[in-house]
Amino acid sequence: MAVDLLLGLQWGDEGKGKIVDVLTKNYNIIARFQGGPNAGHTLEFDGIKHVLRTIPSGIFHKESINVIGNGVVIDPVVFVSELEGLNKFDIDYKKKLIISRKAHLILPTHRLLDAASEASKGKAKIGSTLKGIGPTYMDKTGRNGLRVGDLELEDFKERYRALADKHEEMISFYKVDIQYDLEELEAEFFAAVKALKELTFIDSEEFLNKSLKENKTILAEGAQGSLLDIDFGTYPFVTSSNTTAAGACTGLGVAPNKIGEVFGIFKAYTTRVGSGPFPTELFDEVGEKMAKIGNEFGAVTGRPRRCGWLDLIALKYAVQVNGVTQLMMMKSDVLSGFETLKVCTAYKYKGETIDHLPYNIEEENVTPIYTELKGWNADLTKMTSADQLPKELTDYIEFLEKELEVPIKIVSVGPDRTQTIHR
Ligand code: 2SA
Ligand code: MG
Repeated sequence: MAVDLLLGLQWGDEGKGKIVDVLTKNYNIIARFQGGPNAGHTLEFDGIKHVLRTIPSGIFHKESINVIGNGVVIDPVVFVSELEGLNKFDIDYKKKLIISRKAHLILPTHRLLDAASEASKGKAKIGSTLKGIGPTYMDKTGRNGLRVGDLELEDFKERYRALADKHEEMISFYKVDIQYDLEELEAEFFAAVKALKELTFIDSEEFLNKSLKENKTILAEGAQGSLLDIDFGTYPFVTSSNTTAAGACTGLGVAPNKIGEVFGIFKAYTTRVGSGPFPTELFDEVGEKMAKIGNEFGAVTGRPRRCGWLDLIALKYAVQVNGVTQLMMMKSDVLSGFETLKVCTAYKYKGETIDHLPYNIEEENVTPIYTELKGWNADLTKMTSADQLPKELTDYIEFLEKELEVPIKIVSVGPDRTQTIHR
């Protein structure tokens, strides 16, 4: 058996939560491999809307086991409040949810460091979610981090103290005014740690590889998007983990030859939250219309998302880096009612026309060159099969498939599980 991957191909918020939810019935195990509470995976079903942060989106399906892999960073405080949010659903999460001992812990001081770092950067800030993601991964690669498995050690408190003290010194280096009450934050942290310890900690790489041998099916659920990848994204305006396919291998401990299908999720247009380049960004009423109809606000921070046309240059790059085998186009319904749709098919870069992402895509360097397609004006939200779609939308889809050289297998026409068209 293989591990299938589900990845966002843009700057996050492509609608991964919905698709994992749609796909989970086909899988025994759903695993998160990177990121942490910076993610906000929105699921809608039976008239309920729910946002998951660190917990895999398979949690709502009766049969699936949900794994938080070694590549994830966990904030016990956020995690426990997420568990509390699940109480109303009657989910036996002690049985359905297991955590890698090798996943790193986000401490309260990591969050403070994130805030201090951002404040010190002024206008050049990354626009992070302030969840402590960057500082936690820094401690991981700097070989200073604390892991979930450390919670089982006698001297966890001392290890915690040593690291938190170091962080406090680091915070003062930033010379910014950050107000906090560490004692209060620590009381909250240790209360959450106690609750977290009720769950099962495992060596998830062993569990996953054994499950593969037992012919169990596994879906790895990505968070954020390919253009936020620490290596391949729009650095430094990225997150601190590998959001691309390779991250699933290191974040779960499964070998590259164990990867099966790679599902690439993209929005029919483009959005971004936080700072950083976005060549097809719109600053006019067209962008405003997308934001309004698409309800484009961050699921975690509530920040308005920047909106723009689909960027095929960036999308092709993501398809290539991830080895995408099937595409899924989300939020097609949001594009209804535009007379003309634009798709960026080349960039003007230093006076030349290019068809790839250059090293530096700062706005002033790159001007998108668009291909125009005819829009449609139909309510897609009640449609259930591909033959009901307006001709112009089918043309849009086929144009993208030709450019991207990968089939678009799912077209989403609304947030609910049922608003999903298979092709
Ligand atoms: P961080 O917090 O260090 O990972 O931030 C670094 C950059 O990564 C971006 N980022 C995201 N972009 C889109 N969606 C994300 N998750 C939430 C959501 C975001 C929210 O799903 O809606 O609620 O605002 C996410 N997480 C990180 C971030 O904007 C920075 O540009
Ligand atoms: Mg999101």
